[in-house]
Amino acid sequence: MADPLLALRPWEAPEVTSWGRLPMNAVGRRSGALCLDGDWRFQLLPAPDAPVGAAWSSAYVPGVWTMQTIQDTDDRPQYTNVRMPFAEFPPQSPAANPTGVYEREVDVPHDWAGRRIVLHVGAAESVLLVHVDGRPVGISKDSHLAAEFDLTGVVRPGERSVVRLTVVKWSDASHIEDQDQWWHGGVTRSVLWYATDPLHLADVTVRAGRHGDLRVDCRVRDSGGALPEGWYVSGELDGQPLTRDTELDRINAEDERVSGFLGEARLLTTVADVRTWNAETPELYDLTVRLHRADGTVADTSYHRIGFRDVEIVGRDLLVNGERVYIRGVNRHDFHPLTGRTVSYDDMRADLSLLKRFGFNAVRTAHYPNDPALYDLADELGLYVVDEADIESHDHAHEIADDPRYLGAFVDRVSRMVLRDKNHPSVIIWSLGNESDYGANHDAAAGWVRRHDPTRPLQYEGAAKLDWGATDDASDIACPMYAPLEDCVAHALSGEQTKPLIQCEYSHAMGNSNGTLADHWAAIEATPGLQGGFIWEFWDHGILQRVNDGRPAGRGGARLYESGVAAPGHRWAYGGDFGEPIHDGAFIADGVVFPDRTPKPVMYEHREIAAPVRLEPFRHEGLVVSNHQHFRGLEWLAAEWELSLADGGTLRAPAELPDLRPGETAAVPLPFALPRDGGEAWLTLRVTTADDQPWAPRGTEVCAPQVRLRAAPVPADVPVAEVTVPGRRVEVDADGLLVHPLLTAAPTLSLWRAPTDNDALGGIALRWRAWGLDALVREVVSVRREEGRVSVLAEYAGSVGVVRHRQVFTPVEGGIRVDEEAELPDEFDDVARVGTVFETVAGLDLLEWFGQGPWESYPDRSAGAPVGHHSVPVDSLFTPYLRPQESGGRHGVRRFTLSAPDGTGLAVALDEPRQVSVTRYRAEDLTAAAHHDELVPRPGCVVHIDAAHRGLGTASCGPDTFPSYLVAPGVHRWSWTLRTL
Ligand code: IPT
Repeated sequence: MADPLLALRPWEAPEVTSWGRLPMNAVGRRSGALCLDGDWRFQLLPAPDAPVGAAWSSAYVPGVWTMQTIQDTDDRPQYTNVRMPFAEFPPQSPAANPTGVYEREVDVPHDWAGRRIVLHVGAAESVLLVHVDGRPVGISKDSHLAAEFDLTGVVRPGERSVVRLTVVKWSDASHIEDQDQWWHGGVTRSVLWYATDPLHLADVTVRAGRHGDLRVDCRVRDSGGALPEGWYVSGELDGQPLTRDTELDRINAEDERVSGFLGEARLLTTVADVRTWNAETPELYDLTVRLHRADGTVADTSYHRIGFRDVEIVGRDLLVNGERVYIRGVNRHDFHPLTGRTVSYDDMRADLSLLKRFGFNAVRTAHYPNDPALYDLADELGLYVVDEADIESHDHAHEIADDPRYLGAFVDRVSRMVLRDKNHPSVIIWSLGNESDYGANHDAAAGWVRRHDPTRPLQYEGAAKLDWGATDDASDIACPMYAPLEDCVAHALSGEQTKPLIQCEYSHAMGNSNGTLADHWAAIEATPGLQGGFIWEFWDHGILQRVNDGRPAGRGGARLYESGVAAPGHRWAYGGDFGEPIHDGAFIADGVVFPDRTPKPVMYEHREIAAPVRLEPFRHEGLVVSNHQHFRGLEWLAAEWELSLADGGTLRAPAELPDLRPGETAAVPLPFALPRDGGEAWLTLRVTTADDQPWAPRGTEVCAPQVRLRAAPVPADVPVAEVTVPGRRVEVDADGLLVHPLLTAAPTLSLWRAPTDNDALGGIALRWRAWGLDALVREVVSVRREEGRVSVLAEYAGSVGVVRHRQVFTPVEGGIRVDEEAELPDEFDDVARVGTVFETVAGLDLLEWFGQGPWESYPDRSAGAPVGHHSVPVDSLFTPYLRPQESGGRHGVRRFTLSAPDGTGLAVALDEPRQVSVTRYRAEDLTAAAHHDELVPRPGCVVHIDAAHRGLGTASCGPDTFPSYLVAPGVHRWSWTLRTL
């Protein structure tokens, strides 16, 4: 007889969202659950209806087969963003449809006799069919939510059964799981099974408000059918008994509609002096709910860690516990470079701890419910969560949003997410999904949520897209993506705003990016109605790949990477690297952390923007310290003053943080008497955790606000002739190129950088190429010598314009002063940089500088790099963005030295703070490479000194940088002095 599960062809039936699956609930994990993870028998079929053969290999559960080296299977990860990886229209799937069959024996415990037995499959991608001992048990869809099946009566306690999980990769559901990520196939979360009493808790719903009011609603069922007489529930909160709502019991007893099959009971209490939950002080209470039989014995138990808090929208403000909190969020996928999709508790803890350390307070679970442990961790560590349903129909958005065949799937996915996660205090907003247009299917799902959980707002970008102020759609929040900042501000000032404006995605972190983040936050903090947003995104989804055979390194690949860099023979794979014919390249590498979770420089920028403590100069004699948090004082922080003197090193002194409530400020005296001389002076307050936090050990830096105490003296305009050292001369060759023992390539003009992802995808680099900026042809026009000084005029010809460039080399005490002038024609109205590039001999491996640092910074991403004395080995200056590109820049550099271990080397002093980079690569080296393993470091240093450097912006997906960060045509002048150490 044909298998009924296969006969249904559920992979092409969107109406079939499940069969035989138990309702989702929030009862939580039962004690005594048995884990079925490990190696399962496995075979990969070419299609779901292909016959299962006799030959098995094995696959690890949980895990996707696409990332495992399994005998005879070669179905690899594939990355596409918007477009589907196959041509079929919804609800069709391709005939070639890899289908994994997982099988294993299970021994049913003796003592499960008489109990209700449940199989729990954490998640499977994208259709799950379950058979036990050859009998069909159930079907489930939604690759990111668990499915449970009742096996009572299917298996026999004390005997052995065979569980088979058939996982079909492509289906009607793939069309609504078209998220911007790798496509995989497999069982991605743990499989377990457990037994309960037939009388069991079917669901527990917790409502705990900021005034200490707690209500716990329990649903009770008996798998035998009718509920036994006399059952009741009890509960405890931190050991204190809850009160049974006997009034509800009485009403239920009298209500004929309340059947003997579904029991309802409510527990209540009010906690005096409640410690409320918020992302800063995530106070949790232990809740235990017990279901009793009439004789008082316990039939079932449910444990929760709950938080008391309220979420509401008042006017155009989103309030948590009455406070208008800023949402400093990031979008997060369940991703791991070795497993692809499966994430461990430790991984998630590390993810969220890192976010906390860098000032984030919110996560959007893009674009599907994340692993359940993430929500426990967000509750515990303190992060607001926008919980997003597993719906993205990007490629066929318009067709699907109103397609009645998908109606059930929309409601199923949204409602099951809500049923699973409703008890988490961290979840403050539900999201209907991502990039799926807007249609009746969304409204149906929204209606369900609004009835079931009126305690949280709902958001959906697709609904808010057309009119941020609309009051009749499925979104309570105006949550655009990548909206230009000026549009957001204009909306907030328009008088038309009706909803809080919190961008669901902004500041696209692809490659060297996130320009103007500080400008965004300055506007957000200055504009009522703007409340924050979620950076796109947390991870670079680079998969660790062996270069020789192109396979994923897989679970065994741990320790094959460090500080963002893959070990030799390995690389971070992005789209196309597994030979996928259809792919979207490096667009998958757009996170604020590298695939190994090493923070990118933007993380430091974000940390400073989110600083809980701010510092401002106060008149001339003091400082103002302020508390920029929403809920707590500064007592959890310690601090130290640091004074950086341009000419006098760094002084430190202990700092006492004032006792400030949120929003308060205090004037404090200057901690140091400024030395009379010493040029520029910068005061930094280094703020660290005073004690161990669950997310960081004591002493972890939280922010380092800085103020300038004294500006650099304006340099006296000394006539060049006076600084000239008589009798010394500068040597240039016949082409007017400087000859210097420490330089292997003379200083020349540079107008170009290795295109960043923003430059490339934003079309900016295309213009540069069209203008010929990547291959300027230099021709010397004149070389004039005058008393040891040499003046060189050269022309740099592009394809549409010529730049005149003058260099004047003057011998000065200990070295050479270089005065430069470049005149850019009007055609070159937006170039990458105007500056000097030269190369040094090998061996100068340490860069020390006075300026912003120590991490990478650019003109529009420099708020997190304080001015000071910094020292970094040359090899560590470069940031290994997955696709090689301009990187390693330092903003606001006043002077630097490049030295060998014996102290020899060169020193450069700049006329004013400039953008400088020192790397092992020429711009063309970076441009030519697609991955880091293709780069060959040069032995010496490639040094750029830029009079002007273009901002980074976010044009790979979103707005470019602001006009003020562009490099204008016209005359640029800059001077520097090169000395030998
Ligand atoms: C937007 C998507 O929501 C997100 O998943 C990701 O693809 C991001 O862009 C870019 O990395 S959609 C885009 C077409 C605006």
